[in-house]
Amino acid sequence: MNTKNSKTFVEDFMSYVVSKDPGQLEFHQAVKEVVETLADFLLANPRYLYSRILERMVEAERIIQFRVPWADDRGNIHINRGYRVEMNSAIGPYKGGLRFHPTVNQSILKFLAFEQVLKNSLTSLPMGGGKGGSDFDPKNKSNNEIMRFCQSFMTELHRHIGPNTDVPAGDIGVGGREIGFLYGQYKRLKNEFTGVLTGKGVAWGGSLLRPEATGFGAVYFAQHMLNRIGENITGQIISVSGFGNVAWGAITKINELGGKVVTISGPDGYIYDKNGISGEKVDYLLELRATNNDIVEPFAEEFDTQFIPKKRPWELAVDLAIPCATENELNIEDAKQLVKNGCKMLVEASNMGCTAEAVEYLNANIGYAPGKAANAGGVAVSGLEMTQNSMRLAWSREEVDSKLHSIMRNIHEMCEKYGKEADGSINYVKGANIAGFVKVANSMMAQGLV
Ligand code: 2IT
Repeated sequence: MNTKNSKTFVEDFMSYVVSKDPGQLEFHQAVKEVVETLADFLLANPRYLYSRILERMVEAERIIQFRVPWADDRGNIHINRGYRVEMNSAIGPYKGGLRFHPTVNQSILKFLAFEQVLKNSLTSLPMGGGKGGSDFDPKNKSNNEIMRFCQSFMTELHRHIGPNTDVPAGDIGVGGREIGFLYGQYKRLKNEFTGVLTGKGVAWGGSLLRPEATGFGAVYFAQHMLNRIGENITGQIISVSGFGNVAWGAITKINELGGKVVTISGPDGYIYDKNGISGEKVDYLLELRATNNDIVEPFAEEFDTQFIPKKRPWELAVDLAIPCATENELNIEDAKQLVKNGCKMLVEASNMGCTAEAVEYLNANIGYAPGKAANAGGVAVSGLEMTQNSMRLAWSREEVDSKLHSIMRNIHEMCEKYGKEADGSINYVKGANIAGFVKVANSMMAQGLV
């Protein structure tokens, strides 16, 4: 096996993965990116090949799929599909978010769970990887409908999770409100008050700074990348996509550090605000999200700024781009346009925010950080929430922030260690993939044929 060159190795491995689940394009995309950057490393360390670690890692330890029946406010009955992909528990309980969005299917959740395994490994905290959710569409649903859906979802999920088994959290469509409804139902069914979910309210076991953590962490990571080239966030013009929790956290931290965010976006188009999105405009993002309409146009009316319908913010000239919305939200044309306009760095806060072609182009031309490294701050603070729950105490905001800081610094250092190229530049994709992989792979080998 180690006589093969890396290109053949990637082709053979991918045809194996594709033949097992032919339709799962997002999953193939996530695996391919990892295998491409791992190939040389694996060929140089054949013990991983003999142990078939990669073949094991692309096979979920367990996938649960279930029926979620619920009734809307008029009494009409709906049936959604619920899932939990328990991908890898080599270094800790399965950990990862729940996504409620009509696009949710096994391919999406397997790609997210696969990324989560490596991301969680990078945080240095004891968390395995998982992901779950439903094809339920929260858009325009009432509060009571959301609650009934969450209760029905947890009525099945509760038997598969637990504070030492699998600890879900939020993702797209699942925020503090949904975690509350899910937690309430879990507690009724189990009669246990435990840290079974993260992203809880601070009054009932949640960690300070969890809502901000993904965005803050991504900006801390960007800061480390900028420091390497003798720059920092201050004075940078930045385009952000999305307008949810991750975008909100990133924008808040960018403002604190003296950068200027000129865009947000939604499925309806993007906002361009040349004066910068700060102050009450940032608070307004929370209101906009709470309306459940999933549009950004009202922002333009509220603050008399520009709304560009049906377009994405990547056509503008900026110093830095931070995608904060969803997978494949930035393609090769977007990437070329950004670079042509002088963008010097792209930091993914969304999971697999760039298409494979865009990643290749960006990685070859400007500083590029993949989501599994740059957005790990969210799950890292989830890990800190689990620690606080286990100790039955709560840390201060400063304590959590300083731990988040050092985790992001450490991830950056690991990317430097494993991703340094001959010319001295850092290949963050390679660095994150190898660093994340080694810890999980070694743990699996130590635990026998698991
Ligand atoms: O993609 C992610 O890392 C998350 N949605 C957060 C997962 C978590 O368990 O906090």
